[in-house]
Order: sequence, then structure tokens, then C-alpha cells
Amino acid sequence: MAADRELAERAFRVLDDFRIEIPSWGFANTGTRFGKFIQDAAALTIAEKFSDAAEVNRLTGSTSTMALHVLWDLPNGLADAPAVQALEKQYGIRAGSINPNLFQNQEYKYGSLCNPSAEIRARAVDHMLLSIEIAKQLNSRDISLWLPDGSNYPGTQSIRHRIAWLEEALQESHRHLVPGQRLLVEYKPFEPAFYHTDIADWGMALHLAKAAGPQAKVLVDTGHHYASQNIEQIVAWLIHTNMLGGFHFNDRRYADDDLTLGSIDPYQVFRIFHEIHAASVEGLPLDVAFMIDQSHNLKGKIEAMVQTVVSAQELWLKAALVDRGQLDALQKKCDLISAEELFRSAFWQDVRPLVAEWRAARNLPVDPLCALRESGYVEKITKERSSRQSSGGSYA
Ligand code: LRH
Ligand code: MN
Repeated sequence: MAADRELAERAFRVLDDFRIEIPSWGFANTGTRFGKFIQDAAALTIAEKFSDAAEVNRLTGSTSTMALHVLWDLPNGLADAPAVQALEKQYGIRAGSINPNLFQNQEYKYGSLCNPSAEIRARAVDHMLLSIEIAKQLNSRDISLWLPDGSNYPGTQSIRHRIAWLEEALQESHRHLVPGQRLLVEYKPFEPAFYHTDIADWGMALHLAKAAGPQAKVLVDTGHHYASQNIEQIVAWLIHTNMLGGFHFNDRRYADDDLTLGSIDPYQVFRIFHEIHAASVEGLPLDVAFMIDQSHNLKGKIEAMVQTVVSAQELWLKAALVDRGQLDALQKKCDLISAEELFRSAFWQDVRPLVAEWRAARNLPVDPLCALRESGYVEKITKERSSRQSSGGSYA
């Protein structure tokens, strides 16, 4: 009995501290280059995105911040900040990471911060500085940068010259950060560029973050790896070098599929969470932002987001309950089978009863998805929004 009590208390502490940020764009109509399937309940306005985020937080208790994408959520730049602050108060959801958008403007065809034209690079840096200013206004800590920059054919661009331009641009951006702010550098091996991508892997992102300054860290999007890459090993390196700033969690079968976390390979997320827990138990300095980055092209967007947070809570607790002392001893003895069996059984243990107990104790719905359905929230927003939904078209 006492053991169960101790286990429950441990689980409650772990879940109380768990926070994961949801992306505003996860509530909007999104698609692929082959089209977009419109959902009547999809959010079209920033107010609707805050409303949906508040519903997910009401149901899960772990999502009190929402990531914003500058051009999509603050199309008028700083002028939109007061409206966002009013929505933060109205819905009890804080603006989270601010995502500059250097992938939509036509002038970024050959790159933004890496464009051969100094003029275009300067305008791209202006957008970075605007994003940093918006983050200051909204008291957001992280400016989360993903760059689509790259090329499609060998010989068409100088890869080295682009590195130098990028270093300059990130150093200039870093100079404008205020204390406490962070610049997160996200890497991606390909898409939309299909020959070289300027920030293609963790090593490039780590170098650029270090070259930018002490407030720059690396962001790991789990979908931005070749299928055969060992993501948790990259995470271990970034922890070891104290350069891990955050994650964009999603799942994939092939490439950057942006599917719901844990839907294809939940063991992958467990192995990543294990690296985080192991490091924090050893007292390493960790300041890691957990964020979701998904596009719900077919699933209902609110249901998919609730599913994602529930999976993340369960996988986070599973990884937290690994007996690290025993595992450490088995690893040191190279008792491979026992170590693996201990590790695997932690993954296989069913923590759902413990999570349900925690929800009940925290006055949260024991079954969030079921509670969502009973709330009629999706039906309500479908009625309110369906008349304004336009027909399909490109990504977002
Ligand atoms: C790029 C990316 C990036 C976001 C975008 C929506 O693939 O992961 O983090 O800006 O998706
Ligand atoms: Mn991402």
C-alpha cells in the first residue's frame, strides 16, 4: 500500500511539472502541396486559436502556452500585440514561443538570411528583429527560428558564402535579445529545398547557435531527421554540450510528416524523454521547452491536439518511472539483457490508471477525449465557424 502511495505521489509530482506548448497553426486548416481538406471547426482567427487552446488546457492541464507564428497570427506585427495580450487575459493562455516566418514572401525564393542579395538579407533580418520585439512586448522568452533556406541544384549557390551570411544575421539578431530571451535554431535536412538546406542538421545548428551568442540554443524537431538517425543520441549530445533549447514533437513514417506524437513510434518519444529525465536526475542544467509542431490535415484538430497531449503525459511519466539507480548499475556491469528488460518494461507499464488518478486529484476530466465529446465544444465551434470556411488551396 505504502509503495503504491509513494508511486502515486511521485507520478503526481512528475505530471504537475509537465508542460507542453501547443502550436496555434495546429488549429488552422493545413494540408500538403496536393491540397488542403477544409474542416468547418478549424480556427480562422487568433481569437479562435486562443479559444481552442484554452479548451485543450481545460481538458489536459498541461498546455498553458501557445506558440505563435508571426505572419499567421500577428499579420500587422507589433500593432497586433495588444489584441493578443487581451486574448491572453480572456482565455488564460499565455503567448509562448514566437516563430518568425521567412518562408512565405516571394522575395525569399533564393533564401532569406542566406540570400545572395544583401538587400533581401537585410529585410529578412528586419523580420527577425520585429519577431524579437514582438516577443519583448508579449513577454515571450523564446524566438524559435526555422529557415527553409537552401538550393535545389548543385553549383547554383555558394554553400560557404551562405554560412557566413547566416552567422552574421544570427549574431545581429542575438545582439537585439534582452536578458532572459532565447533564440532557438531549428534544423531540417530537406524540404522545401531538395539539394542543400542551410541549417540541415544538429551540428550546423549547434555551430550557428554558439556563433550567435550565449542566449542561442538548438531546437530539435523530431520530424527533421533521416529515418535511420538516432534522435536520442543527438539529444544526449545537445544535453552534454548544454545546447538543448527545446523540441518540436510530432511523429512520422517517412519524412517531415507532422503526424500526431506517438502515433507511429511512441518508443522514440520514450527514449528521448529518458535522456531528459536521466540528465535532470544527474543534476545537469536543463532548460528545455517542450512544444508540439503538427499539422492535422485529416484528424479533427482539437481531438488530435488532446490525443497528443495525453500521449505526451503518459510517455513522460513512463520515462520518469525508470529505476535509474538500478539501470545505472546494470549499465556499469554491462548486464545488457537486464538493463534492456528494465528499460523496456518501463515503456510497457500501463501508467494510464496513475494518470487518471492524477487528473481526478487535480479536478481534470479523467478521460479528456471523452470529456471533449461530452462538452459539445466541437459542435459549438463548427456551427459558429462553418459559414466562413473557404475552399481548399495550398498549405496554411
Ligand atoms: C518546418 C516547421 C517549423 C514551423 C513549421 C510550421 O517544417 O517544423 O518549425 O515553422 O514547421
Ligand atoms: Mn518544427
